[in-house]
Amino acid sequence: MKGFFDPSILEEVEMLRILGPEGTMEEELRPPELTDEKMQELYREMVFLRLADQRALNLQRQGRMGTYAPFMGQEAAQVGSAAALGEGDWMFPSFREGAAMYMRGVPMEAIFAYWMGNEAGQRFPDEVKVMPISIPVGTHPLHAVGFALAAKIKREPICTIAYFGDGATSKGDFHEAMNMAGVLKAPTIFFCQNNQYAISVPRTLQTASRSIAQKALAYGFGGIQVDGNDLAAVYAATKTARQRALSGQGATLIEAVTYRLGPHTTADDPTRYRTQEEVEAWLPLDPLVRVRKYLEKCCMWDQEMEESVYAFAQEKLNRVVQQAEAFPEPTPEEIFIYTLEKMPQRLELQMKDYLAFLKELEG
Ligand SMILES: Cc1ncc(C[n+]2csc(CCOP(=O)(O)OP(=O)(O)O)c2C)c(N)n1
Repeated sequence: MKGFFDPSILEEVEMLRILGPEGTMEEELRPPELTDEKMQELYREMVFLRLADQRALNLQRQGRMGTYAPFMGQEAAQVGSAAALGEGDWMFPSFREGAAMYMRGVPMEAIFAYWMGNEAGQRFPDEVKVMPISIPVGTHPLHAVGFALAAKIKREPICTIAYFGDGATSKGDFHEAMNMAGVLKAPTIFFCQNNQYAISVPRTLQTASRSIAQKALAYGFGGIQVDGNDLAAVYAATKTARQRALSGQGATLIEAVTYRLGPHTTADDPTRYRTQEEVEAWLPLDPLVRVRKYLEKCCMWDQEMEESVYAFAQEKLNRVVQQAEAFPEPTPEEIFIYTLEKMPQRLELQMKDYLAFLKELEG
């Protein structure tokens, strides 16, 4: 029928891959600034981050940390995208972006302190251009678009990047953000880590779209699906999206296809909804393994270096844990003090009332 739109025309989805699982690099697709030295530097960070993630899990099991959302398996997606940002760009993370936040300058001890239940962990140093963690799923892409539009009006040469999962793409606010970004050409990068699950809901039940990237089409801007376990592809796609944003071409949706190797959070048992065979099928695609293989081929890595990076990372993590545990305990009035820049009288009265109530409890 005339005008009928058949979604099967989008049936073929091409995925950008530059660094393959065996460590072979498609040189013609490789961004020139992603030198071997840069790959080596990013690999060191990835090792540190994998160990930091494992340390956080251990701390939770020891009762020294609250619920934690691990990112194991998603290091390339987070490190590659964060490394491609410019100095003035702003990051809007959800709750699984410890690696990206760290790459952007958030101290690991602040991230740990946050998961230990201390809100002070969200008060980042002033020069760090990262918004606080968004626990509500899918709300912060709207903030990223608003921020980007303000920067555009002020003619600041920056972009924003919002991180979210495949589950968030079913939220209304995600679509509102995409629509607004399309209409007003917001310099925003929508970075979806499609890690195949939203807690127990598999990607196949999340959307009938052939890919998440193709959703950008409906909003009038570009999208790309990349191998999210490929550091080079993620870096290249983010860099291009950033250039597009800064040159006035508006938003880009990046779908980084990856896999959450761990549980959704420490409160989750993934064996209830996925098989061990499935997890094992993803292990050869581990984002760390392929960078290491590549560096070994270039004679830029060996077992000795691996061991020294591991030892250095573990030492650093010992200090991180000490510092996180030494964060001062929050006081009850902080919830009132930090709600608004200036405390209105109404809130001040509530605070006084609450503190009096606590005193009464103490007897
Ligand atoms: C608005 C809202 N609804 C529900 C939840 C509970 N919840 C936390 S994480 C999650 C799934 C998120 O999945 P996805 O967006 O794919 O991100 P992932 O956890 O895989 O990184 C849900 C439903 C929440 N935090 N916020």
